[in-house]
Amino acid sequence: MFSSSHRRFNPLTGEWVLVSPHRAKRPWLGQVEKTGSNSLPSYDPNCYLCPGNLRAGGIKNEKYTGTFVFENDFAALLPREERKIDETNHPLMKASVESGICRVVCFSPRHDLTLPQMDLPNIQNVVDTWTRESVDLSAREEITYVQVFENKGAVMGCSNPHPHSQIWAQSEIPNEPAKELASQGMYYGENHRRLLHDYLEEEHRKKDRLITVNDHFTALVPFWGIWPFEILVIAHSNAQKLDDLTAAEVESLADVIKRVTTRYDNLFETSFPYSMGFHQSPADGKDHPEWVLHAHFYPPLLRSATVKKFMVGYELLSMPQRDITPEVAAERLRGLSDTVHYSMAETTS
Ligand code: H2U
Ligand code: ZN
Repeated sequence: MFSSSHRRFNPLTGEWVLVSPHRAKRPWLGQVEKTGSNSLPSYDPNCYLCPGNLRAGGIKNEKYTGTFVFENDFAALLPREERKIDETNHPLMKASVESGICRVVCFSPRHDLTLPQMDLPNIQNVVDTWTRESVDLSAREEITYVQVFENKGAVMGCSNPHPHSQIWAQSEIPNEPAKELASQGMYYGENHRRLLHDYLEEEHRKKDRLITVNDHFTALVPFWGIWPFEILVIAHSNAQKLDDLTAAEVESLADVIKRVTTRYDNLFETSFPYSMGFHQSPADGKDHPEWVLHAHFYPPLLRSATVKKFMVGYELLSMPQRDITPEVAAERLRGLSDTVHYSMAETTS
């Protein structure tokens, strides 16, 4: 059924993706990405995220030993007091004030340790930090959404290899969570069940897109994924946000993050670039029984450490398109170790 061109529906966003499985073998003479150095120092005196170093603007980082959080020196959103906007009163030129707070979260003092290379207690510490920050930001009256995300790798626009993530908290619900809110809300209203849990049940029955399953989370290549090796991590419980997770669930989440990122690095034996982030329920003070906490991993690499998928002409003008199917991608990811990182395999062999 899936050997010729077809479209698939993303029930979370209400959008379609074009799948062209027959096209995966086309020759590639286009852009080849640089892989970058795989050996980084554990401390870099020129890194603005390393402990004790100076950031732009002249602020000095603490000599931190765990995670480290600071307000983004070039924040995309400004606090309420500072917001100013020119009035427009034409219906085709709508604008509205958007205020917020942007923070940077360093995973550890180590300049060279990415998530798959960190041990579980330290990854749990990162999850706990994301949770603490989300709680703090959600409690502010002006905030209705907290977006936790990581840009990893120069190819994803990440400006610094020191492992870190960002949190943008803002006064309006941004586009992607807004689409998911509408879809999950409509499904819950009609079925009295959660969209993502019904989907998860079907994926557990079929098994062909599952990647890693532990006690509290499932990682899978979504049926409607756009990026070649896209992964969706879904909470099994009714957790709506990070703060709803029990200690055991946080442990499971750290485990699933380590396993997913280990498989990713093992795929092309490179530090695998991606943008990932959590979709928590809105911080609008309401209960969201329709919402299931989940994380998206959007990696750009397609066939090697140096060839990425471009979202260009047709994708920009018409709709997202992919060549290798989610089922083939899942099979490839499943065939890799999720416990032994390739760099360790090299040193022990
Ligand atoms: P990336 O995750 O895309 O690399 O972004 C890092 C963030 O760090 C970026 O948003 C901020 C940038 O504004 N930053 C600081 O806050 N202080 C600095 O000294 C440099 C970068
Ligand atoms: Zn550093």
